[in-house]
Amino acid sequence: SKTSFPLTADVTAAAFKDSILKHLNATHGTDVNKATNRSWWDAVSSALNEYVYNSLSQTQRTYFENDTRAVHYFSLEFLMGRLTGNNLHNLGLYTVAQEALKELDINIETLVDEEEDMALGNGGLGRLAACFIDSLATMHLPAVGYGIHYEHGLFRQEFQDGHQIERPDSWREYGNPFEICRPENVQEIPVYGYVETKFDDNGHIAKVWHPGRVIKGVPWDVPVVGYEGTNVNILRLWESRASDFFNWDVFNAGGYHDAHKENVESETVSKVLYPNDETEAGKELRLIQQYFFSACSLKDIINRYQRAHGEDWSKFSAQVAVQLNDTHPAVAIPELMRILVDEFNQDWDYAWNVCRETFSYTNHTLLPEALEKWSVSLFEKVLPRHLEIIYEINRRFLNDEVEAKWPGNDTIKSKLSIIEEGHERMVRMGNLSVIGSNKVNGVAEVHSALVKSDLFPEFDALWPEKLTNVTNGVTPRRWLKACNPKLSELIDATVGDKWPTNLELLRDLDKKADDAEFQKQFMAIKHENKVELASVIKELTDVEVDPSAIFDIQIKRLHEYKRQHLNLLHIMALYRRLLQNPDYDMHPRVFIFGAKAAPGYKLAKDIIYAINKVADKVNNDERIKGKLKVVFLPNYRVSLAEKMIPAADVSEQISTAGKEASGTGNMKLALNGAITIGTLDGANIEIAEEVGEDNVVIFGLTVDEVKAVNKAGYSPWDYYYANPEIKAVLDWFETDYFTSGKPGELASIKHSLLEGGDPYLCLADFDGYSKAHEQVNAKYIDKQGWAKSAILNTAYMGKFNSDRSIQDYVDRIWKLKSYPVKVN
Ligand code: 26M
Repeated sequence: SKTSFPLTADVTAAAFKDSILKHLNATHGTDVNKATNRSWWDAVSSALNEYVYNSLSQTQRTYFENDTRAVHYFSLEFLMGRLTGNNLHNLGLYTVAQEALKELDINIETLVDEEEDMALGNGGLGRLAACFIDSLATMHLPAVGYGIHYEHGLFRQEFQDGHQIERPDSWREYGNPFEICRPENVQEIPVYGYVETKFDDNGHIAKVWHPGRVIKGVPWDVPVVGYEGTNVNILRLWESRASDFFNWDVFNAGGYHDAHKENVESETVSKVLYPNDETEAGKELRLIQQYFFSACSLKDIINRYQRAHGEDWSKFSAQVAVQLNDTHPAVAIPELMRILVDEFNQDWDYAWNVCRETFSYTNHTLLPEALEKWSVSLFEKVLPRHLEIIYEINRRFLNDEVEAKWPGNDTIKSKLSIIEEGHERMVRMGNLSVIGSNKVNGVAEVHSALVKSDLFPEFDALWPEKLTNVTNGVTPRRWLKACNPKLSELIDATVGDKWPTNLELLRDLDKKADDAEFQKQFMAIKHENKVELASVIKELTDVEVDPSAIFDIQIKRLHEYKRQHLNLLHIMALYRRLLQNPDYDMHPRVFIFGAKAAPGYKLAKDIIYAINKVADKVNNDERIKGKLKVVFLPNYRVSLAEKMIPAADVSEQISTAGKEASGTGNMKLALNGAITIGTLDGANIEIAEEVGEDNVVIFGLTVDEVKAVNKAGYSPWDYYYANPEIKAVLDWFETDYFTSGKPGELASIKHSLLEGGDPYLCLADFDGYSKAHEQVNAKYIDKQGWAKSAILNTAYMGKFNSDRSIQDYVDRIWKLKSYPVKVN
């Protein structure tokens, strides 16, 4: 075994094998003759957990004894993926386990394939949270992730005749070996009811909330193993249960049926993750989810704080930082006010200062349809006391701070108000989050600039220090070391093995970028990864692809702004060129997609269907001699991404400029040596800066140009009539060429791009995109030029590791100290 971390340096394959065998029997009650893959996975997990739990205890003790300041990352989503391989790698036990299992005649890869993804997230925002808690543990920083223990994570996607079908995901149907239930930390959370106004003996007003229901929160802890295994933090996920105590009355009064109904409703709270991404749903259960987990987490934090500091709140914000992952947990702000003012009788101004010093908020989107708003009437029904508190926060903010800055300016007041007036009055969670936070950050330079200039300009004028940037990153442990072992080995041999915690070390690879032998090795690994992906493709779709073709990959949620349909238009144009000229000069290409559509997003589902239909036709058309293949892999998720990313030649990052806040898939792909074809949007801009203009292919309108085009009045029809290829491709959608006997099945796409106004400017960017692809093709044909660019992509991606992002959060927002644990 090659990697040896101090903690596990002495662990031999023989000892690990004994441990596996011991747990197979002593923990899981089976033996070598009966054991299934599942039992072996259970046993390996238990063997590995011995090290995890030891470090976990010591880490938590170290933090406690030092009374450390900690960050609490509040997120409705943690898209963890699989844990076994990751934990083995982070403990330095992967090769040891591999050898131990080999002796038992078991292939470790088959075994880790047993594990269901922990898919408690939709996409970028949820996966970012998972990368961040990995980095926090690796950097020895005191941190807790707080979220919901969903019974069902993001739906499993199947295709039926090319249509997306959603199936329930049951990631822990038979238990999960990594989570620990903590009944000692159960919380009770009130909801509904009414507020009574009382006067105490001194004539002071006191507000008493009489809840209509109480929901029990049961915490499940998932250990988060940092690299080298010394610090193990926790991800604490709350499961909702019926509160037995509260329901006794109803039950005893003979209301068995009503009591049962309340139980079911309480248990519904953590049943399922909302599968929306970038749209705001406004559903009552979602608001209850947000409040339930925020309130459980704050109670948990306060319990821990009080054990050390009692009711001295003066040190609270020095000990506790809370980061809000988008506005989803923003109700935590009025909840902390309620706790301090109503429960601990603190003065309003004092409590408000504590709040403002405690919370910070990360914005992940500028799309207007994604900005969260709750109707005042729904808010009042679910959280009557919190609505009153929000009104009071708002009243003081508008009358004091806004009035002082812009005296008598009602236009600005109505814009900055937490309450949107109108036909239906709404609570604006974005405004609440900015007003109640210490810092507000965007997730890439251009995005943060737009947050200042377009989304919150008045807030920026009011508090010039509040709005800031932290560019996203990804953990190189999962997204290079674990997912691409062959490339990692080559990197180890070239720049040493310290890069997983210091990604800038990859820069040294640039010395080898022109070295023919190194180029051969690098591209040979890419080819082997493509061979492996080709067999996954064959297995999942029955399509045969040639690993010597260019693998061109677009993986992300399906959304119009991400423009999978622009990719499709171009594929159809290529197909048409090949049909018109069988000698059309292009290196064979495989276009590979992975994407889930929100179940209620009609056009997104139509785009999936269209890609599948075009794929069917293209893949079976002998006239084009295999030069073009199109593959849509079903059920895109973290574990599938780990198989796709190492095999990518080209990374599609083609969102309309100004719409993709950052992107993080763009980072994973470039890190693994893919060349980006992309717009100047989100983190693409910073990636292009880092890798250099010779090593990316940029096209399309810039943010300013997009604004200018929209201002001037964009008409997609101009492009339709001016470019015969665009016209031909769009008209193709209305025929039955791809949907034999059913003309018009794909017409909604043409319709959205013409009558619908093409809101994301696909047609305006088509020509640039098409030319960019010609550049990609020419670049690939120059084998050495391509190899050099691929190597330099890996070499220059150091900035985009999530350790750097976390260091930026620590310096600019959290001000944490690290506490490396000495493990014995
Ligand atoms: C909203 C309402 C109801 C249910 C769910 C939602 C919801 C869930 C997730 C809304 C948005 C959600 O995620 C947004 C997101 O993933 N944004 C992405 O964040 C990444 C990390 O910062 C960025 O890299 C992406 O550019 C950004 O799109």
